[in-house]
Amino acid sequence: MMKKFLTIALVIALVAIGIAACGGEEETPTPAPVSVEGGLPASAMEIAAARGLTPDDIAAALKTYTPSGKVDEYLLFMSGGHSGNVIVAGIPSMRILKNIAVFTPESWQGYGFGSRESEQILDAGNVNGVKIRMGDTHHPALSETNGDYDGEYLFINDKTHARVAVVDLRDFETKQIVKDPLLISAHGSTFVTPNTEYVVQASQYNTPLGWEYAPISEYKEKYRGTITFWKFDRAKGRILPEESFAVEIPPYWQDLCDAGKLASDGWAFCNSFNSELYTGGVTEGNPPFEAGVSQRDMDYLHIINWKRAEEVIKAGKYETLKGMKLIRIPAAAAEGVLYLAPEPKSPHGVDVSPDGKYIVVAGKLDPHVTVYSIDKIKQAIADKKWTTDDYGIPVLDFDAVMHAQVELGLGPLHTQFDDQGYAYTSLFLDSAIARWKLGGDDPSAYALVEKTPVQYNVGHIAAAEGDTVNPDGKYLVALNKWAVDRFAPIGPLLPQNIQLLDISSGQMKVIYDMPMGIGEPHYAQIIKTDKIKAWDVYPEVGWDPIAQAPSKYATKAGEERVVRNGNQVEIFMTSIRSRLTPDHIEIKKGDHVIWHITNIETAKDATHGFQLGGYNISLSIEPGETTTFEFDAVNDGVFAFYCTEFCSALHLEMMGYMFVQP
Ligand code: CUK
Ligand code: CUA
Repeated sequence: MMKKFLTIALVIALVAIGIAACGGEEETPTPAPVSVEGGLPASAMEIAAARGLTPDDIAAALKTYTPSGKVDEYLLFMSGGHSGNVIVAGIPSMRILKNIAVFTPESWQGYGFGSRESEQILDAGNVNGVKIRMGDTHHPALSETNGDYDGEYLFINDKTHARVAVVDLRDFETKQIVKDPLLISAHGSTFVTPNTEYVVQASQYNTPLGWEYAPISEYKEKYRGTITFWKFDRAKGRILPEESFAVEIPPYWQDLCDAGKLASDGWAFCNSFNSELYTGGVTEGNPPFEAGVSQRDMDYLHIINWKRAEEVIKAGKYETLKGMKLIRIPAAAAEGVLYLAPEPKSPHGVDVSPDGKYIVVAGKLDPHVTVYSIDKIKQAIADKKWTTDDYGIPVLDFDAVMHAQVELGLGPLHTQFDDQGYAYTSLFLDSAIARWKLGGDDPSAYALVEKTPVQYNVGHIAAAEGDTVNPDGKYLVALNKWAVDRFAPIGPLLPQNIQLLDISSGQMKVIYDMPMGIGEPHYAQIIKTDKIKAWDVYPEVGWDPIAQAPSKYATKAGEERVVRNGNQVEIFMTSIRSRLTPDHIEIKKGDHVIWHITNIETAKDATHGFQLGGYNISLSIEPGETTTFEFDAVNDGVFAFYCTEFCSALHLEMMGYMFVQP
């Protein structure tokens, strides 16, 4: 079947080339068609034989090879783990396109190396006066309209510091970092509500709220978590902390969340895994955390009615703690904001089906996925079918809300969906992807269909548009934690192995291995490339990418100048192929220097970099951008600065001197 398909495809392709060649002004002889009878051309078969490629390898190559100049059908946005960034790659080629700097300074993009704009963004993420310059990104979330990715913004969390960043997909740059004032760290983030009203974030390793002190012996009374709803203003492209709110929750370790959609719009769901309230203390003779938090057979799915929470906030039934509106547990329980439902057993990952009707919780220590029904949850709430936990929160009756369970294998973690009614769940311990049937209303129709091995220890998976109301199927990416023996030796620190699977039909197949040597991606989302409307160059020369508006420091050609005011020196510089103007900067030791550079280019890709030795300055100035950096001239001497992008044949001439007189 495949051979026949290839034969036909090659014939069509060769005929097309022939026709195109004939369409020109000159009469070009049609190339003689390569014989493809019975398979690939002889030359291709020779290459395959010489390289030891199997028919499956050849099919994988044909499915992923992307000819020079061709653009990928999808874009993959991956978190970069504790590298603190976001990685963008194309699908199916898996070519890396960008490593977006978010929480960690990155010198290629001039992020956190002097540019005032990026330093201000990073400083907003400082914690209690401590300068923070790293993070642990886990869950990217593309902005959504009606539950579908709209390609406008990307959100990403930092687990270490309970921070959320906003990336504007017009220029793929980080615009904002917000720090949660109540939590020191948070894992279950970021997840957006269907129209990006809110960016959802849940705590994990709970502590006293507001970064206060309390001994671990007071864990049950004083330690708390929150589920935070960061309000997003799409027009401004910013999270509005003053319009955000948090719901206080018990110190169970919350894990992952997902926002409801369609049938479950207005709700959010977060799993958890330490209903034991275990507090560790191995050196005091207690079992380690790994044993202590896994004693009970059931933990709690947190079910939050965020539309109800909005009403509770409007009615003023909240406290304000460190500037954050906080609905305390008693109010959340009494007002119908917060419910719990039992879930087996230390689960990991909760994912809402495309129609919003079903909520899938993966077992981790239980070989099943457990499927809850939003209709049954609503019914159980209406019927008050609940007991309460020690904090007075309604715990819905498990049998009343559980819809189906499917045994998949060992270590189920994360679930995605396709357009054929299948769900896909990663099996960490089995190192496999399970494909299973979402049975709709009929619990007996839920069933495992097949499993495909991946290497090794798969965490998250991402299917094409796979957590929207309208998944595409086609491709699935497995983000595997270990590479072990897959690649050439590079020392003891190995990459993760990101694998691309073809899920379009028949059996799922791995078609590409992509070692990720930049960080440890946890989660990813896959969006159709044509949904991204990124700018080629900034809309006007002299653009401030933070305000996304013309900059007041924009400098036109011929208006370059150096302005001295006491010991403050302000420089207005332009860059264009192949010069920086002015190229002599005369200052004195002790001066405070404010330096603006405008890239006055309008041509696509005509970026100029800028580095100044001895002062830790590295900038990337894209066409039209105006950027600013400032520093105190603490050392005298002669310093060279230059353009770091090889922008023209005279790029090496694109330099200048800064003279700092003693
Ligand atoms: S977690 Cu990493 S494999 Cu942070 Cu989403 Cu599940
Ligand atoms: Cu500009 Cu090199």
